[in-house]
Amino acid sequence: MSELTWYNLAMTSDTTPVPLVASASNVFSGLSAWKAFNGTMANADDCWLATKSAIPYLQLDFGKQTKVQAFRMKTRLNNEANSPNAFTISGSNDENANFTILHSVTGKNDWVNNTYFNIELSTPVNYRYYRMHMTAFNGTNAYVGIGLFEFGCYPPPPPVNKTLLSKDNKVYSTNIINIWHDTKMTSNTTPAPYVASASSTQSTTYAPWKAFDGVIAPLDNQSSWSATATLRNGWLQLDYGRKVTTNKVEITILEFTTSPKDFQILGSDDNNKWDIILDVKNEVWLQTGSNESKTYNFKKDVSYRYYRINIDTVSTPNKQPMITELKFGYDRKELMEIPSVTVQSFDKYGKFDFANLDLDMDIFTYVLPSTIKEKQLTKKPLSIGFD
Ligand SMILES: [Ca+2]
Repeated sequence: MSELTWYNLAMTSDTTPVPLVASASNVFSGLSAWKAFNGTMANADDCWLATKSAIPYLQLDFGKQTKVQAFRMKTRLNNEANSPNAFTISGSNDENANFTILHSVTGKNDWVNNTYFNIELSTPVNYRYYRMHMTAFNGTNAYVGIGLFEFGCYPPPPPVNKTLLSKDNKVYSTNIINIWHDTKMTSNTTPAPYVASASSTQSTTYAPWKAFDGVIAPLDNQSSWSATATLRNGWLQLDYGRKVTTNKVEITILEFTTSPKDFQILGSDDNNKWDIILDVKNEVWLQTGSNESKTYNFKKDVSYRYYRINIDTVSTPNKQPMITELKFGYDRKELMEIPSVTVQSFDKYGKFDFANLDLDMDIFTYVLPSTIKEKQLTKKPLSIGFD
């Protein structure tokens, strides 16, 4: 049996993070509902607190149906006088209606400070809204408080059915990767460790990081790097802060006039000695519209810390270079021949689902027999499940 896993809610307001929503029947002086779902009890006021007279409840909306089999809670830190004596936990899929009582507690007068009270259901339930409704209280204090209210479930066991591919008495698997190294920058040095820079910059509006912010915006919306307006060439570069393996680049231009016509893509490990990865002459961009993108595949995989586009000329002679977005990526479409069909080869190279089988594979590899051992199967099936 797997371990109970507790949802890490880490709320920072009644509606953060989305889609969670914390709410309550009533709240005393800013000690809001979310403070019972934030995962901390830093002090006595890190809790939800409410007047007892209102028959209070505390509620979490997960934003979608969520499997739960266990609950645990702590009362207000150092204030057992604020604890409930009787309460129910209920679930619903309709806000403020049709709550089903999942568990009832009565005569609970033995709360231990800063210690969880645990409740486990015999079977999991699946509701969007969970509510703790208090009906009787310990002590004579006017308020009831909950420091933490948490939800747990048992994770599903991992799936065990895997598939390999078979053709002409040979067995295969695939390794398909298609990623872009997105940077989503918000300044020339944010987020660390990325650093964007350029040979020149027209103004801070057209700073180098605007080409690495993931935003593609048309003319005048200012999400592009621009060299100084009087210049006709220049370079733009990104320091990833570590080596990044790439074999493709996507260039998004602002519009035709400032688009790169003759340019190179360069890579460096020391920001000093540069290797030419790609050399493009007389590129032709659309003369109308904004934000055309082109993807260029490199001849081979490369790995550098610094990448640069060096623009020698732009598409019209009286303009400076501009780039709206520059991003590097990595593609791999590998077909692997598996030398033997064993439990281990299914476990290591089998997949739950083979997607993209219509792709043209551009790498073929042969898995060495020494990497797969034990438990040879007597038949060579196309697909097999095992435990
Ligand atoms: Ca941009």
